[in-house]
Amino acid sequence: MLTLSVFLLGLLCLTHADCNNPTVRKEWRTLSTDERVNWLSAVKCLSELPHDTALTPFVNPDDIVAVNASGSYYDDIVYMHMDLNHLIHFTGLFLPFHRWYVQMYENALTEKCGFNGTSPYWDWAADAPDVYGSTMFQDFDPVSGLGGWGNLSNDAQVPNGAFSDFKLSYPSYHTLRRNFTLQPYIGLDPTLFTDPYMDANASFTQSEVDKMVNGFVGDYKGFQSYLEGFEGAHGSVHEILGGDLGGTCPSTAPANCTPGPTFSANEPMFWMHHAMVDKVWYDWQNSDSANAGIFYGGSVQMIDNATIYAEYPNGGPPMLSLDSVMHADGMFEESTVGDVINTTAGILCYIYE
Ligand SMILES: [Cu+2]
Repeated sequence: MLTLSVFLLGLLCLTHADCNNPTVRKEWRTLSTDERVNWLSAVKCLSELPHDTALTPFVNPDDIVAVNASGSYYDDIVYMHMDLNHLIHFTGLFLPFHRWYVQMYENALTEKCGFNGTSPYWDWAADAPDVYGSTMFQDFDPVSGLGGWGNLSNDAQVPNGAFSDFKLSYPSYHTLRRNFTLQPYIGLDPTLFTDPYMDANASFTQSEVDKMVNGFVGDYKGFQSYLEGFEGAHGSVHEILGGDLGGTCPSTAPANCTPGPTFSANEPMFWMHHAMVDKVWYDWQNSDSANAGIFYGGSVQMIDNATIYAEYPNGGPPMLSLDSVMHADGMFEESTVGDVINTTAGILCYIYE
């Protein structure tokens, strides 16, 4: 009997690895030069690896281009986000999917490209007062720097730093672009973007982050929709960097190119932005026991008009649960929401500094 219990306990430990020594995710600017080079060179390495034929689009929405077999492995990871767009934004999967996606990306950097660190994050709240002048975009070193803003007379291509020649395949072959855009909401549907002339940085200040982390106690839907909402912090960071992170179409794109969140993972800042979004969720989860482990959301986007959006900001029925499976498009092993609801349990083992 004793031997059987010991055996079963051993089996349990094998299948559910304990997270005794979580890795620590740090802000980009606290990394050493070697750590920055390690991350940057691994990201570039993924963009030099060939297309993975395992990529199997599940949704195939009609507003994206077909898979380009001459693209890179990095492009494949971007393609997943294009394919799954409508399942993972403005639905309950927004936070768990992007948490999982950043981890799968880190795993790919590690397993395929010799990365030996953890996913860095960009504390955009610290830069909200002056994003254009942020030190993030003032390091033009070709090996250790993120590079600066794009050249506006050359399709906003980033001319310097480690990504000055970062080639991307979606929606069409182009080089990484950044186009600082302080007021990205002008001219959009005013019933959804109710303050079209706002400065995007107003929604991701430290006081906004504090409001999110300390508010919405026990209210997953309220927390997610404030963070992900049309003029909220998540979208505003995407839009203020413009170019690829803003999901604008490059000059090489076909005339029917649809701008939007689909190919925003083209910009390597995507991963540091989403690690920060994840940190805000993590900080909220840890700010009150009523937030830890809770989840609520629907599986269907409800963003056609302001009335329906007000009722279902994070998705309509059928509702999701901790057992809901997130699609991986053949690229990675599939996980459930419950697998990633806690960063030090399930398939995850990290904390934020
Ligand atoms: Cu996304």
